[in-house]
Amino acid sequence: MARVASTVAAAVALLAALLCGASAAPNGGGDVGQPPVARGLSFDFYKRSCPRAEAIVRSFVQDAVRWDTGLAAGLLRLHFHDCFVQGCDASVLLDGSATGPGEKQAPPNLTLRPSAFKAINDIHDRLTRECGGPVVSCSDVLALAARDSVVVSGGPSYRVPLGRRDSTSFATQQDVLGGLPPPTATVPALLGVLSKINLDATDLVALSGGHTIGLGHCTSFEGRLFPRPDPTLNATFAGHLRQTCPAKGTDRRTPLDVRTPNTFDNKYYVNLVNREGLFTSDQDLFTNPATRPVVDKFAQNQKAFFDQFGSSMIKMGQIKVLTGSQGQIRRNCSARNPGTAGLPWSILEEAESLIF
Ligand code: HEM
Ligand SMILES: *[C@@H]1O[C@H](CO)[C@@H](O)[C@H](O)[C@H]1NC(C)=O
Ligand SMILES: *[C@@H]1O[C@H](CO)[C@@H](O)[C@H](O)[C@H]1NC(C)=O
Ligand SMILES: CC(=O)N[C@H]1CO[C@H](CO)[C@@H](O)[C@@H]1O
Repeated sequence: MARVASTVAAAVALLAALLCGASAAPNGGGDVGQPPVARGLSFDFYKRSCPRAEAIVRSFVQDAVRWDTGLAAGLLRLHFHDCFVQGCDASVLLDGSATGPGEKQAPPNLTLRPSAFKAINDIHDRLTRECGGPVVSCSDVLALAARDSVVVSGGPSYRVPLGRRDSTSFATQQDVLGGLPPPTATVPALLGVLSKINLDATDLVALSGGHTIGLGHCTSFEGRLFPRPDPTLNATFAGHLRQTCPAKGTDRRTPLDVRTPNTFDNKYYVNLVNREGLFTSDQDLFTNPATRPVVDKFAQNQKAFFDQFGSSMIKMGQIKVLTGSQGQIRRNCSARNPGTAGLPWSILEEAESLIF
């Protein structure tokens, strides 16, 4: 019986291999298929309306990161926060209003970099001038600036599908807390959050690789130092962290990637293998047997990580996008266009958030 089953399984595997022949990986899993492009998005969306859009974003990010290395991390994280809360609709950029606080006022936002918000507004203003009006959405600027931040930091390039539109509705603090897992989360909790937006365990491991650049506050990992060190933390490393964060509540920051803090590479995974991940949400990717093999693979094979990161970013960048006539192209990324508060779309979204 077992033999029959294994023969059937082998036949199915063979058939699958034949069907997927064109995309079979020749280099030990380095080849990752491109995810599908959502309806309404396309790679050449601004070909007519703003042909230099991508080049303008690229050159801005290159120049700005030359002056401020940490801006690359700030921009990458901003796109992640945007997409995980209410979809990639630039809701993260909205300043709170008198009628109620938006995404920015929720706790996880408090550590987003002001310089990244400013850079997005500056890029968007430049595009508006160069293209003769507000034709490029703030959500597309976020997606492009994140990609270019990865590239200027040494990471992989990937093509960004464009044509997102910007929300006319705020995300609530509740949306933010439900959408963004805390750094204390372990793999099951992380997978629970990601599965709601159609991301899987491989996406989780690859996207967490964004922590190969940037900084974290002591308060985001102090639970791993006090009252006693987390046993999954390398003792030598824990000792170094306690020098930066000598007591609970210390207001200091430390690199997320202890080996190469400003370079986008696979050292984040090498850290995890050495028990030098900063957050529980990082280290548990290695502790948990479900995700450990992917961590091992990325630690050994940077190309496998880069290919998967590009693919997972394209997926993340298309979470619940607004397209066509939905939403709007904001004139000012920090505010909805005048007269658009409470349009049908925001009512629709409110109804949707009640269902989930
Ligand atoms: C999987 C769940 C994730 C958790 C729990 C998480 C948590 C965090 C936390 C707590 C910080 C530091 C905040 C602070 O203390 O200042 C941080 C920083 C950062 N995160 Fe994540 N993150 C996650 C996923 C991601 C993803 C998917 C990306 C991008 C692909 C990303 C990119 C970044 C970057 C670049 C920084 C550094 C920001 C800076 O230096 O300004 N994170 N993350
Ligand atoms: C902890 O880090 C030190 C110094 O980098 C290293 O020598 C040691 O092997 C590590 N221990 C473990 C258990 O990974
Ligand atoms: C953009 O909107 C924000 C928030 O309403 C406002 O503070 C800022 O002055 C606006 N910028 C411009 C250039 O109008
Ligand atoms: C309430 C609050 O502090 N909100 C902040 C959200 O993030 C941006 C950028 O860091 C700040 O400008 C806001 O003040």
